[in-house]
Amino acid sequence: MSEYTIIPRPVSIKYLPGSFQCQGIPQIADSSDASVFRNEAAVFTGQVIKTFTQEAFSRSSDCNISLIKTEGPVAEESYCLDINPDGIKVKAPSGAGVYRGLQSLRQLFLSEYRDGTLSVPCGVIEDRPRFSWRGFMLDCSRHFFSVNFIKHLLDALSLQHINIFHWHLTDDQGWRLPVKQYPLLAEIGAKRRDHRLHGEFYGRFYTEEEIRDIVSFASERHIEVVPEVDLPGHTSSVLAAYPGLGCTGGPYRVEDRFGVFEDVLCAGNDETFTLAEAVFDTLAEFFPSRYVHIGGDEVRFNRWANCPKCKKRMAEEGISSPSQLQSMITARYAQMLRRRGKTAIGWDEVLENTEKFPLPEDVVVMSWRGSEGGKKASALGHRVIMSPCDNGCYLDHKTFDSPDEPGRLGIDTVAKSYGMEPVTSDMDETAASLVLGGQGNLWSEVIYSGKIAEYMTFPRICAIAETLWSDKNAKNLEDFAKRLPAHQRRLDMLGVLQYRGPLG
Ligand code: TNX
Repeated sequence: MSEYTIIPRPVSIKYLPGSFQCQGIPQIADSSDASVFRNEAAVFTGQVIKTFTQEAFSRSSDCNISLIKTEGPVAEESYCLDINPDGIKVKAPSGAGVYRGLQSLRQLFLSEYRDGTLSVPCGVIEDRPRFSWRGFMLDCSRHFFSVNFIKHLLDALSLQHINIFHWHLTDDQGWRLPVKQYPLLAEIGAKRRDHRLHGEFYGRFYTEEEIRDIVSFASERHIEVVPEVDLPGHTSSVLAAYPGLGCTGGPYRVEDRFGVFEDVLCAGNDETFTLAEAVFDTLAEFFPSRYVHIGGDEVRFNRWANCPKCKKRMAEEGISSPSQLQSMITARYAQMLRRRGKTAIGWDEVLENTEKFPLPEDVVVMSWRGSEGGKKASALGHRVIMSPCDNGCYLDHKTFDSPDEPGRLGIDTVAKSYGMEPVTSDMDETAASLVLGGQGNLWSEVIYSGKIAEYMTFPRICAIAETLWSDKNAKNLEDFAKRLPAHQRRLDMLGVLQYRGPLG
């Protein structure tokens, strides 16, 4: 009998004799009151049809999947998958749980279909996530990715129970968010003259309609879209559109080089905050997420040190070092978001220079320069998300040490990504309880197309997803490696280009 090779590994699997057989696509019946799982049933049917239509797989009426709502004190995303010869039951307390269960089932379907027959070994799977934040970040500034591509990626990510899409929408190289009150952000800030394209313009912004489309596509798959606007650094695109927001007045341009730039938003100019209000209004209008990521990484302070407006602000606020202006900005942004019912997330730099303006308690810290920021933040009582660049979470690094591999800045093998552990051994219980989870980040400086993005993402995100979902004591690289080939064949069927070299 073949075993289930699900990734991430479910918490418990009990095999039973026999198999569920179906000639064609099973009918899915929402057995909950008032059909609360209508959406999950429709999405799953669409996913199955999309994959199997080329294979002349027809709909069958004599085999059934039923979706059943359970009551009781269990994790929202938990599910039970009960596969027996008469049918399949997916039991869960919520749509999210049903969706996760259906994705495990989708994996079995993708593997167990042969010659027009679906034949899944019987068994019972009980499953629930270890962490609530299982994220993937895509940088859509350095390179622009189409709505179609993002949907394709999100659908594939949800197969491994990824539930957060951190959408990096702005950076020096392009501002991708239309803001009504500041039309030049999109008109000027979204395009750069790119020397790699012989000086041609590169880039565009997402329209309001496209943003809504992504958010709703993700939400049907129980993925929360967390938008990031990177402020006050990484803002060449903003300055090119509104030069008055810089300390020197320019000239500025949307950058086509990569790196960290001296010019940042002027901390002494009130308009910097007016702009943030407008940006946050826009985000609140389009993104139902509880969170807004405000960036805060790699801010240079030289311009502030030499700017009359910033010096005046420093005097007013009673601070002696320009670096303290960053924590002033963070605290203000966090407050603006709180007024809109949102919680701010910042890169781990927001922990620094907080002597005068402490980091507001509700701000969530995303640890990227290793795990140190996450440790420090959780010790201070902040919630944290782990995406350490030195521990397999930076998907822009090469997957294998070869000049022929895409990627840059380092090498992070699949094995290394698998080894990432969000709760470090020196965290006490309180600190550990503040770790929401972790994520893989795909920075796109050298990710020229969606296909390269897929290749960089898979299968490392599968390794990260297993750490974030499965029980810690079940974590086992050898066992993961055994399941991976079958899983990669499933992703092939979804049309995902993947790295296939050595894992370690
Ligand atoms: C650092 S991670 C950055 C990004 C770069 C990345 C390249 C972070 C918060 N900032 O701007 O793209 O390194 O790996």
